[in-house]
Amino acid sequence: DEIEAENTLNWFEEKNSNRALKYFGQYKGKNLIVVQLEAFQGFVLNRKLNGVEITPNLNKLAKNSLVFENYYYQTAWGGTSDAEFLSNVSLLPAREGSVYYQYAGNLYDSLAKELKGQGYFTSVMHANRPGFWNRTNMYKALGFDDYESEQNFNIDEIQGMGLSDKSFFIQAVEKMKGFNNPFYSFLITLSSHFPYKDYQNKIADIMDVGEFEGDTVGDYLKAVKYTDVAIGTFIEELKKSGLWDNSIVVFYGDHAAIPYEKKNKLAKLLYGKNDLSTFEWVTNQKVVMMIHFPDEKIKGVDKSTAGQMDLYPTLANLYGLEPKYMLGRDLLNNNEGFILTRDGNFADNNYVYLKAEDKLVEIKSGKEVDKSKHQDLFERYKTYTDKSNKMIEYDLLNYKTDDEK
Ligand code: GP9
Repeated sequence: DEIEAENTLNWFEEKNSNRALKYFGQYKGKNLIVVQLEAFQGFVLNRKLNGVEITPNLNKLAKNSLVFENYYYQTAWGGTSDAEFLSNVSLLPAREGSVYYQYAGNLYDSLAKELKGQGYFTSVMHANRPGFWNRTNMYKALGFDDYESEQNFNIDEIQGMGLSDKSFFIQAVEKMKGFNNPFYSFLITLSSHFPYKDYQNKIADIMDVGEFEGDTVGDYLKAVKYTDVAIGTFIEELKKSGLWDNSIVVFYGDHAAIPYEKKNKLAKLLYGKNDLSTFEWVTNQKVVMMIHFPDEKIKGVDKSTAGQMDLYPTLANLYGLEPKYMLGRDLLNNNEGFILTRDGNFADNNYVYLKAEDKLVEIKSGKEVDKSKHQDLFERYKTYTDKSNKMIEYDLLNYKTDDEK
């Protein structure tokens, strides 16, 4: 009803009103390039296997970037599309199905729309069929001026599910060179998609995965290594074009890579043992995340608990935007980490709730704590879920706009 709608809108407005001013608008006018990496789980960064780095290019970039070590993915049934949504809108994915299919008709506040308000040209690129995840409709709803699907790329090299990341990145930079500045360019990679099979046998020897050869984990590491090489090319091309020095560049992973059934092999890779506890499993559901600033003035490692809903608020502040309906936090102005997922887990900087075991665990020690002493966390989880659901399911921004007419 009307009161519920007002309450929800007010809750968001209140939440997003107390903006601290650190870095506010500091990068206004700079281009923004956001790269969403298919299945880039956090543990690949700075990891070596048999002495060989899996992601040397990202590792090198990380040294001069702001890196979030505890950045959780919050995706649900909408997989890749949920990550796009969380990062560009800062609301949770749908409780069933996918926002991209079910709520493409909603009115959204989004990063692209807000930047457009500042005169940015906004573009999204992903070299797959435009119908996949209902992207054609949803990218319009998110306010992108331009959508470059596989139909706009020369499919000259295949790796994994479609156009190779290497060719994708090279062609993407060519396209960006022609864009009016400033621009926001959102790129979604494809090559490192499950099941990480190398049908063309091009990356079979890209690295020696030893005991993981022939297993999903081994195939995955090779796929990641391949994409990391492509990222190296991408960065070089951006530097050559002059765009690198004039853009904030973000790299983050979209969702899980290793399915639960393969957790024994993952345990081997991560801890050299044969199984993972629920606590270890849940606290590894993180993705790579780093922001590179053109002046390299902001860098280092942030260990607070963060997640994909936090990207939009963070970028909004840097670009001097003041959106009011975001669920996440500005990572540079608020260090009270809090994330939640659709499977019922949540975490702040100190505790993680494991839904499967109905246990609240202290992250530092891995020990269970008394839930009754932390009811505020459970309340927060309930409130966040409820407010996000209402925004989407009742299309509240549309309601608000109608109301104002
Ligand atoms: C498809 C790609 C994969 O275009 O984005 O989506 P996913 O299956 O990972 O959700």
